Amino acid sequence: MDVLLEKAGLADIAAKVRNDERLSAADGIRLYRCPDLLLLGYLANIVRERKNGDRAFFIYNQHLNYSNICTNLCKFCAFGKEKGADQAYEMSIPQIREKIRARLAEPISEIHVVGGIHPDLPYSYYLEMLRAIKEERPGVHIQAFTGVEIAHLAELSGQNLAATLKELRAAGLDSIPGGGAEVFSPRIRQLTCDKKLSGEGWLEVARTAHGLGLRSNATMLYGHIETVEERVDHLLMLRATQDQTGGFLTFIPLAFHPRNTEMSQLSRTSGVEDLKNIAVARLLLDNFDHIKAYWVMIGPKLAQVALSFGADDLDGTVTEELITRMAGGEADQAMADSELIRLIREAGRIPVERDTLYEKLRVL
Ligand code: V47
Repeated sequence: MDVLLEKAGLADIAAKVRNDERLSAADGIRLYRCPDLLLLGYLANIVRERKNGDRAFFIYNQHLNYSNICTNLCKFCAFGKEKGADQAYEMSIPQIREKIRARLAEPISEIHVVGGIHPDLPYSYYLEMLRAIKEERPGVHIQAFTGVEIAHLAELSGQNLAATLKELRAAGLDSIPGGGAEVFSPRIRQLTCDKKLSGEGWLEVARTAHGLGLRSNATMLYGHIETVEERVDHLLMLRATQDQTGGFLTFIPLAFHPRNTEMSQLSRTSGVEDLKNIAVARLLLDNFDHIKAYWVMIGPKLAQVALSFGADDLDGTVTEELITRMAGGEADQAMADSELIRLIREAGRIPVERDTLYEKLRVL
């Protein structure tokens, strides 16, 4: 292995990885440019096993996309629709209750709630939604509203971020999902999502939430027009924020799906790109405990392989996720926990059912 690392010009990075030393931006760029995927996987696996041993996590969860009506209309998104458009929808509170009730027989521990930036749903709707979910399924963990939605809710509430988050928490919010981060680069945001909250704004929501003891996730949408340098900057901004707060639970690289978007001329990401993004994230984000291979976006087969390339989590049973599906995602909409367990076992890892905060519920 050392000969191969030497030949690929990665001996110095390998030494840092083995000594648990922090990698630099230049190291990150070299890793992204390295054509030898197996070497990247070997290095990422060292960190993965140091942090999580042979464990691979999954969660029994339900996704709820309450509305796709959105004023941001990002170029990479096929989910968001203008109000009044053909496929636009919004769920009433009774409809949301029904969605939760329909699956009460299943041992769901997390409800993952994400929607568009709606032009006129009132602040009270969001509070009521949280309360209704908790009423229907007491004790469930609600992971709801991306940083972009939280900033919007703060505007609606007329309060600052901290006061809004406290109110949302009192209504049932338990943690915040990682969406809306996209790529922090102002160039990319200008070209792909110019109406969206800035990268700094997204990080501010995360910092404020963490300051209140609310945990959150982080993502990066890769495989469109971003450069390798912009990816590395994004990862290092997350790492710097995590140094300050320690509040991020996990990082999820999101593979761009072009179909039905304004960027549909671009190709889908390749398997090599998907694994590379997982491996480089595992290597650069030394202060993140977990890296998630989200099977809905990269497919169950590659997510399974990713468990040897730095990932330690497959996300969950999911059901009815529309953001990937509307952009051409072909993975099934749900996966049985038995199937997640089989995928993990066949990858040579120990399946662990977790809750949102990575507490172990079942070691299998
Ligand atoms: O913010 C939008 C992305 C995100 C596309 O926190 C797209 O555990 C690919 O963040 N192709 C929402 N991606 C989903 C998300 C997420 C998913 C699963 C788990 C967690 C978590 C978070 O999806 C958006 C955006 O970055 N997205 N359109 C697309 N065409």
